[in-house]
Amino acid sequence: MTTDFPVLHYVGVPRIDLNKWTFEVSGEVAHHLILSHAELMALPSVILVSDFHCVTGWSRFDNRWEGISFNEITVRCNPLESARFVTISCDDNYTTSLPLDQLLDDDVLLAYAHDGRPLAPEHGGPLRLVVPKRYAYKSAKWVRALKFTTEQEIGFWEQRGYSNSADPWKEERFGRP
Ligand SMILES: Nc1nc2c(c(=O)[nH]1)N[C@H]1C(S)=C(S)[C@@H](COP(=O)(O)O)O[C@H]1N2
Ligand SMILES: [Mo]
Repeated sequence: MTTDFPVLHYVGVPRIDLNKWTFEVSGEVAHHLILSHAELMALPSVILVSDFHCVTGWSRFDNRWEGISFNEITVRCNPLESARFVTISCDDNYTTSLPLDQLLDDDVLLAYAHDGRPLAPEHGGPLRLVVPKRYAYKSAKWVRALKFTTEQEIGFWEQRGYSNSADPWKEERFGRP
């Protein structure tokens, strides 16, 4: 376990101008959304405490995440029957994807604060996904867009050999060809 919070990403921390920043929801949805930072911050918020497990072996326990429940987004975009997966795209061109039913779990959120402070840029500020029941490569930092899809698009690390299902309790670290 670890009490400090390791920083892990494959390129540098992107420089983000909040005045130009938007959050977009597209694909298999009834309502395509484009929200400014202010509009996103005005949505109802939740605080959820969860553990964080990196596939390389470290975990950080009892993170107090504050942000927008994933459910809150689906209430607004209204996914179509055909929506089964969601691709998450980030400012560093990182992507990952998850089945929609896993994102609807009540511990999943788009977080903008961690342990009582605004989420630091190196940890994904202004907005990151948090999926406690999956390895942390599913918890995308610097999230800019969600795309609801019928077929699953394979993400950055998943294309490079990490498990697509990413369940830490089953120790699903690596994908099978
Ligand atoms: N956009 C983006 N999100 C990302 C990554 C990345 O490289 N880019 N790395 C992932 C990996 S492998 C881990 S372990 C966690 C690390 O989060 P942290 O740096 O806040 O500890 O972020 C995940 N989210
Ligand atoms: Mo990771």
